Amino acid sequence: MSDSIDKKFEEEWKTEINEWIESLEAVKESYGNKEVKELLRSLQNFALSQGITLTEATLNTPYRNTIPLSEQPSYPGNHALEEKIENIIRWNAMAMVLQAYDTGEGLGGHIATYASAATMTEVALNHFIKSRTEDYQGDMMNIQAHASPGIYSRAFLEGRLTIDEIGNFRRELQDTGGLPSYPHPRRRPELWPSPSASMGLNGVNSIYYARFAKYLENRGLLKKSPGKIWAFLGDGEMDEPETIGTINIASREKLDNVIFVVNCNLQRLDGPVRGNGKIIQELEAVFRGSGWNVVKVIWGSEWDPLFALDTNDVMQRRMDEVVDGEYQNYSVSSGADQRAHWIQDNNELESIMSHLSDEELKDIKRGGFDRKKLYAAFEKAANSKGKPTVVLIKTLKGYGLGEGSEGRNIAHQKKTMSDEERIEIGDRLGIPLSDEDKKAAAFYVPDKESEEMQYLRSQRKQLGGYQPIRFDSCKSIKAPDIGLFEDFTNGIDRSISTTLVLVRMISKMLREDEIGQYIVPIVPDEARTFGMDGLFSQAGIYSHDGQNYQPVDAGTISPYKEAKDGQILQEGICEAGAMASFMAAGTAYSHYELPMIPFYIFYSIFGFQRVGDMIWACGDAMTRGFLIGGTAGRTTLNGEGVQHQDGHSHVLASVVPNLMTYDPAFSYELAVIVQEGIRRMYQEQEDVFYYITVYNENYTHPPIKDVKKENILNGMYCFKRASKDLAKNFKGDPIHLLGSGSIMQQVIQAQEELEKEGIPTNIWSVTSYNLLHKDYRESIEEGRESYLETILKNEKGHFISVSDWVTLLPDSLAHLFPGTFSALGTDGFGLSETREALRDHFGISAKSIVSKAKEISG
Ligand SMILES: Cc1ncc(C[n+]2csc(CCOP(=O)(O)OP(=O)(O)O)c2C)c(N)n1
Ligand SMILES: [Mg+2]
Repeated sequence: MSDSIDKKFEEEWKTEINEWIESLEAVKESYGNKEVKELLRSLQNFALSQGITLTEATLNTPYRNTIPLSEQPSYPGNHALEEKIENIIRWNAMAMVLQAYDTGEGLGGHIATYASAATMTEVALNHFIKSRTEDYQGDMMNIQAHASPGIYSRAFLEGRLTIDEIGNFRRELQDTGGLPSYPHPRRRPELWPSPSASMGLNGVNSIYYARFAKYLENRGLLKKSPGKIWAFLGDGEMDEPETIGTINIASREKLDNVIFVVNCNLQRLDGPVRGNGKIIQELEAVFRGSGWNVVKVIWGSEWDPLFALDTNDVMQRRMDEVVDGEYQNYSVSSGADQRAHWIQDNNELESIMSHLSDEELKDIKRGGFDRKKLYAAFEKAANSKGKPTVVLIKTLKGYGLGEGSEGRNIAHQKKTMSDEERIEIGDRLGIPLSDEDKKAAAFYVPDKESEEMQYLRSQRKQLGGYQPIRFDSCKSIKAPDIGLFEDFTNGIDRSISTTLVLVRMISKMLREDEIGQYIVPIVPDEARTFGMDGLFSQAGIYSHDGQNYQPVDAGTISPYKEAKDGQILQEGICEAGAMASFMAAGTAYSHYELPMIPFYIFYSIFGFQRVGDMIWACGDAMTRGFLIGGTAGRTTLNGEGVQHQDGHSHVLASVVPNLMTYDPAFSYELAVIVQEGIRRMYQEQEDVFYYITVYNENYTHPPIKDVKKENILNGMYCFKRASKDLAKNFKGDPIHLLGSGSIMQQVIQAQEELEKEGIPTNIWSVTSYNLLHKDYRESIEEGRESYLETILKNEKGHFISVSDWVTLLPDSLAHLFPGTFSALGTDGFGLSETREALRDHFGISAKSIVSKAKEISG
């Protein structure tokens, strides 16, 4: 537009703007910031009433630091020593990857990510991120996974890792110890609080850790001040929907205890994050629109004098219009070329930039390498009240690694360097090693008592200890006696589903003295589907605001009761969030020293295949608790069709090594499994978690009688023997029907039919094909008989497995059965029909079982 208006108008217009700014300044002087905001809001409202919308303008601020020089606090650290420490950490981090590369084994590793993140990490660790003390629960530091060499390198200086360990980066099986590639709590339980190598999970998990801390606080369970969650994220990573899709939760829940630090090096793995745009501005708008505090750190201090000269905003305008692809280009061009492209024949800008030589221009820093700017931003973030904060930091990928790497599209994958590059970088970082050592990427080990090492230790001491760190000091609790569940072990004459049995068990546990407070029911908008609405009034739905309205069903027996100390986590339709809550609750034993027992109840099909990666991460994080797959079974969930009917989640669950998976048929089986789960996870503190499927079909439940608990837990036991008379007189081999879950009802009916027809038929209840298989694999390694072989030793005949699951599950064990083996299951997609029609269709109805048995036994 400015092209089309003449010079005179331009002058007048500038004067007009300046007059408005002066007036605003006067309001600020006479009244204050609040009044300036009010005035602007009134002006905006007026503009809106005239049909002039200002949305873009209000979400984005100019492309410069949020904190002006005038509000920048003085730096409390020692620049010289911090730089020295940072340089040593940078060198050793790079050396770890180079040494791994030099083995010639193609082990990989990343140098460029940490090179861009080193300064922000050091400022955060020297001044902000606190560890656990007597009255402080401790912050949680969740890093960008690919920056792990930097964290290891620091932990080495801190004396937390040995030189052999950092020398064996990515070689965990070495005799002298080695380190995993990324933050894996399972592999380094004393160091990593949470796994973050799968992009996107760090964001959502950090938000829900923070929310869970508030939940514990509001329920009065936390004794200490809870601490903050610091999540370091990549700018490319911000494209993950799990991250962006859950940031609104953080502002809605007023999570001032979560801080996102986004390393905006403008690149991801292949190339620029937003070549044609500006990732920082895009994220600013997204986060501000979601109600976060946004703090941008874009320019280093060397720019401050230039800003002071930029009274007409010419430089600012240029900063605003240049896109990231061009900024990336500047990082690989000479000072002269940068200048020419930057000023673009604009005399005023040329004059401002003339204060820097080409050399200075080339070296001028981005905000992410300026401690003072970073300190100011983190201070603001750490003191936020009532809102989450995101700090968007402009950096340079591969910073300090020389021309071959800095800002290059190949930077992410760079794993080695020439001898010259190694020497050059070592010299630049002031590493006092010989050239030979630099070429070999030897580690530099400073004297323990050197000034910098003393400084490093004393800064951490002031902050309570080292970080990142993971704890494991939770008290053990006694599991409830199985007697608590006698209503379920004694049999139930009324026709009810296993889902309802489970809900009643939860309700009972909630009322228990010690254990009750630790139960955390989690539901993603499915409580009514599972008949859990009765728990609303008993336990309350957690809401940090309490309930500021009268629920529409206030007078009923199960009103929608929200409460500040509510115990149920109602997640809305957000499986990713619900899983993150499960992880937060299931790892509370580590972060909050509280043995929280999550029961996350979901549509079983929206578990493993929807959020399988998060369940895998739960395994890594050594999460405890119960995943409950409701509405299970391809045919038991009738009518719902392809995307709802789950006949395969047990197969997906089978691959998680420490997951105990069960598919109980009766209330007593469920009771035994849940009781044992609590005993193993919370009394014995074992590193396992549970997946249990429950169904919505109603039937009666027999009493446990003489069934041995351990057989239920091992995965299979004989539920009913064939009638002796029949067996004695029958010429051929008997039939053995293997049933599980709801389909056990079809098996029971089929057995009656078959016996009526004179065929002796045994029934076995299989509570877990997966655990039987696991035991079989272990038995081979241990050179013993498997449990399945033991219980089948004296059997013979025709074994027919029938389940609401795909046949892959029983087929994995087919070779262990002493006789013929066939499996009836629900392979294929679900479809909309009645239960009866579905069971006929898939061939798992009582009728289908009878005809299969007759066909086999001839
Ligand atoms: C879910 C997932 N997808 C892909 C990857 C592979 N990956 C690892 S790092 C990376 C690029 C990261 O870019 P960015 O987030 O910008 O971090 P930077 O290294 O630039 O700091 C990719 C694609 C992964 N680890 N996880
Ligand atoms: Mg990046």
